[in-house]
This record gives sequence, C-alpha cells and structure tokens, in this order.
Amino acid sequence: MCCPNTLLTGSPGVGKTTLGKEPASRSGLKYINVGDLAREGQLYNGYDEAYDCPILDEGRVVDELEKQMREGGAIVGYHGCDFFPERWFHIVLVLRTDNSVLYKRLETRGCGEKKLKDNIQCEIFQVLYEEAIPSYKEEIAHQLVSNKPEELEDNIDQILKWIGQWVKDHNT
Ligand code: DAT
Repeated sequence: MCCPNTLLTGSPGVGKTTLGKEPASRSGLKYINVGDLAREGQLYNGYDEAYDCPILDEGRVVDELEKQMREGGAIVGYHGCDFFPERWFHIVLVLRTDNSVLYKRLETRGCGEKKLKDNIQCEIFQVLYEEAIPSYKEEIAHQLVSNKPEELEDNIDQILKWIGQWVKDHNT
C-alpha cells in the first residue's frame, strides 16, 4: 500500500511537533522532526552568530531524507520548506497560531528576547505561509489554526481524514 508524505510547516512554536506526532502514531506513519534529524546527524554547515544557532546544511538534509520520502508515509515537520523537493509531498499543511498565544508559548519555552521577536515576526509576516502555499498545488495545500487544545484534536482528525482519503484514492 502506498502512503502519502505530509509536510507540516509553520513558525517555531506553532505546534508542529505536538500535532505531527499524533496522526503519525495513530496511523502508523512516521513523524520526522527535521530539527532533531539535523541535530542527531550534525547536518550543519556553519554557525549563525546573529541568530545564535547552527546553519542547516539543506543539501545533506535532503540527501538524508530522500530514501524515506521515496518510500512514503512520512510526516515531516520544519520551520522552513523551500529547500524540499516539491515532488516529495502529497499533503502540505501550514500551521498558524495567533501572535499573543505564540508569544506566551515561546516565553514559556524560555526563548531568548531576540529569537522570540524574530519568531513572532515570522508569524506576523506569514513567512512560512508565503513560502509553502504558492509552491504546491492549491488542492493539496491547507492552513490549519492551532491555538487551543480543542483545535489540536480537530487538526489531528482532519489530517487523518486527508491521509485516509489519499490512501483510498491511490490504492484502488
Ligand atoms: P513547534 O514544533 O512548532 O516548534 P511545539 O509542538 O513544540 O511547536 O509546541 C509548542 C508548545 O505549544 C508546546 O508547549 C505545546 C503547545 N501547543 C502546541 N499546540 C497546541 C494547541 N493546539 N493548544 C495548546 N497548546 C499547544
């Protein structure tokens, strides 16, 4: 049976990890947190002093993921997406959170002042929305709001429905 690959993108703190793990575990798919993957494999090519974080080696991340993406059945979460090959994804989701809610989440996470401001601006300017939505076919790209726990549940149900529908459409 072939399964779709899902891209789950959005600003840091919108809830990609929290959301992505659930449909993955409930449907037997695999959640891949690209930040964790890069950390584990040290897939970096330098250090950004201004942002105080390592610079992702996008080429090596793509190489690392290629085999799994060809197999299908992955939910990939990252706060960036323009370096992923378009052909990888069958479902594309941009997760959004209201600025005041996001601010509190990042504060709770212990995010430094500069990073907090940058991440909030990322959400205000819809950076990930603008990056993802125009790059994929309209019918596969969706925006999901995730402010409250009830919305988390709704989003899990919705993702499972999209995945189920895709599997049905491609395995008959
Ligand atoms: P990301 O992976 O996008 O950086 P996360 O999954 O680590 O974000 O979530 C950040 C925090 O927000 C975490 O403490 C869980 C919380 N959270 C995520 N989605 C939520 C929701 N719908 N309602 C309430 N809290 C949520």
